Amino acid sequence: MPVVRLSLMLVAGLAVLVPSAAFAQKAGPGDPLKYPALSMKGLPLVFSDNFESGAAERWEPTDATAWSVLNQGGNHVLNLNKKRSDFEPPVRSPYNRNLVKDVTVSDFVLDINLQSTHEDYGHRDLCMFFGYQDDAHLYYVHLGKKADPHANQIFIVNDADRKMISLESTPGTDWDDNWHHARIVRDTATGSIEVFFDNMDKPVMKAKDETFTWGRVGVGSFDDTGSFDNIMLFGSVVEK
Ligand SMILES: [Ca+2]
Repeated sequence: MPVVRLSLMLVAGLAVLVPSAAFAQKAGPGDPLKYPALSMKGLPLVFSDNFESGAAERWEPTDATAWSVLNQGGNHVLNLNKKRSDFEPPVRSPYNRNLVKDVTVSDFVLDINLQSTHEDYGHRDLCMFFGYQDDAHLYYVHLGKKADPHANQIFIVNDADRKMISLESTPGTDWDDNWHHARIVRDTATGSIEVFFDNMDKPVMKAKDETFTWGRVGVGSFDDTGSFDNIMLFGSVVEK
């Protein structure tokens, strides 16, 4: 009987962790959401979206007209179509933001496929948001073509213009027109923030900061266009 009970608990647990809508639609070859890992680094899957529903109902953009779900050769993706959306940040920080609704996490792993669709230039960028408490209190990763103190770094926005907190980064994120794979790993106990890009074995950026130990996550850019897909959030959910 204990085995049966355990199985039932497991099934019930999976039903909660894996909303059926996220996986009900057809997944493309190699789509990690077709057979998703149910945990990563000991954290359960708490949100995922591959946009095969054709809509982004579980997302909250700061400007809805800047975002849509596109059919890209049979695969649906979340697309940011404005270089600068109709959102004025309260302090100097990214203009384009789209947050996952109703999920707040402390420790997490955020796994994303992303594609820059902007012509090449030094600050060609896409961003990932986390620890997002409100529009003026958040962290973000800026994946920029060429690194400088305002590009290709990890930043904190704490009721003031964004401030670089990365301790390590690379000379730049070598954007082309292809899809790439990015991941953020956050450990609030140590303050560790690690960012991975394509190579999931070695981080491209590192930071250590304990200012915000919880928040929402999201995607966007400082001021460029791009697409996002296969978003998976593993984490410790915090009730807020
Ligand atoms: Ca998709």
